[in-house]
Amino acid sequence: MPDARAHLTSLALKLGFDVAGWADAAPRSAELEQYQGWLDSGRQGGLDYLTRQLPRRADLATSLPGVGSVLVLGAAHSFPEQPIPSGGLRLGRVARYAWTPDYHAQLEPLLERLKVEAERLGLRARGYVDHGPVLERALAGRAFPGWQGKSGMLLSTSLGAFTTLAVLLTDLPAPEEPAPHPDRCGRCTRCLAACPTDAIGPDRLIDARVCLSALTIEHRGPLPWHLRPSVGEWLLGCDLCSEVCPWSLHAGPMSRLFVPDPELAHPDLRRFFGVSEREFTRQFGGTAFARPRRKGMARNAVTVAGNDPLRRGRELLEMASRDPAWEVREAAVWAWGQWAEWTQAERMRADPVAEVAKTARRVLEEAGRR
Ligand code: B12
Repeated sequence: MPDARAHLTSLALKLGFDVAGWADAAPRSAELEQYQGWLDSGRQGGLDYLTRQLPRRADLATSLPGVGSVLVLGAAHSFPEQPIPSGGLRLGRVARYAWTPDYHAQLEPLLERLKVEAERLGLRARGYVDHGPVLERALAGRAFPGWQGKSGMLLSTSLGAFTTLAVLLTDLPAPEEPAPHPDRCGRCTRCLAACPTDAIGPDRLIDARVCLSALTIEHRGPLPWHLRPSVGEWLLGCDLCSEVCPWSLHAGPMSRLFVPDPELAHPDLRRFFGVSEREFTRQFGGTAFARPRRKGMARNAVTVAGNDPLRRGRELLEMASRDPAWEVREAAVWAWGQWAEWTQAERMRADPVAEVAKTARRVLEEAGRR
């Protein structure tokens, strides 16, 4: 049914997707083996649902009986830098996908529109964005003119790395897939060098136990101590491997579907404190901030403040020390400790003799008391 395919493709592009292509729904053993190997290596960390989803990802007919073809869609989320709103305490960085209201909520109605259109053509269809039991990148790699970058991201010469994916499973027969796109990473290793936790494996797969995106979005409870300095400025998600990619730089800022909001790109960190989880959900419910919830965002804000060499978040650390969530108070203890260490190091640099004398005096006093 080439006409149905062409019709749905052109509707998807009209709806605002930047790229659309068709992949065969039948699983590829190489992809599944790679996925299984990744799970076996433990790199999914606490993301247990990825193990549970394996049988469904391996057989898309479990999601749509009779599935043959998948319409794979991509929407650019690369934006120009956003102005920093005035007032408030605005530290840290938010990954670009979160500068706009939740992309799941924005893309789902478009997928529904495509599904209704497919049904009108006598087909069965089912859409997913991100959460579904689908290996989106593997399908995109076969449907689009793109390749799997060294960062693990699906890259394309026209869109770079900042592309959000979505899929529409259909019972159309399997399509003829385009010839595989050549790997255009060449000898470039910028993404590998940019990752502060070496989360990207030589097999181009991610170690979610240390990826800053997983830590700041998905990880519950306190962040591992040894990784906190590497969190650096990242308040939610991380774009380091994508933003250093020459193909992202080449593509430049573009997004047809998503509109960035400076209040999400540079939130006032004080808004994560002194409010109940319910009030936080009321304020941030339709955004990516809802995923880590209030206590996750507050924990991340404290970590960012703890990493700020200018020590601008004193007010924040004071609020955090009284926070009802223990992981936020614990993060505050770490952040105060971090600041104290820097203060000590600065004094040492400024007047080492006085600092050594002061330490010696303290040790002697301590010994005298025993
Ligand atoms: C779990 C998850 C995470 C976890 C785990 C790490 C990871 N990305 O795998 C965490 C939380 C760390 C994460 C982080 C991010 N994620 Co994420 N994530 C997912 C999710 C839900 C599942 C991914 C998964 O199954 N991982 C397991 C590994 C083994 O699978 P994979 O990386 O997809 O690898 C497959 C490919 O390598 C593929 N493959 C095999 N051969 C080939 C050939 C080609 C040419 C290609 C392209 C692929 C390919 O097969 C592998 C399976 O074996 C997907 C959505 C989905 N349903 O697929 C989004 C998804 C992969 N994430 C996405 C994004 C945007 C991000 C972040 C950039 C968010 C951010 N800014 O903070 C970071 C980027 C990290 C990175 N460099 O990959 C996008 C990626 C878009 C793109 N252009 O690649 C997706 C597709 C969501 C979406 N709908 O847009 N993510």
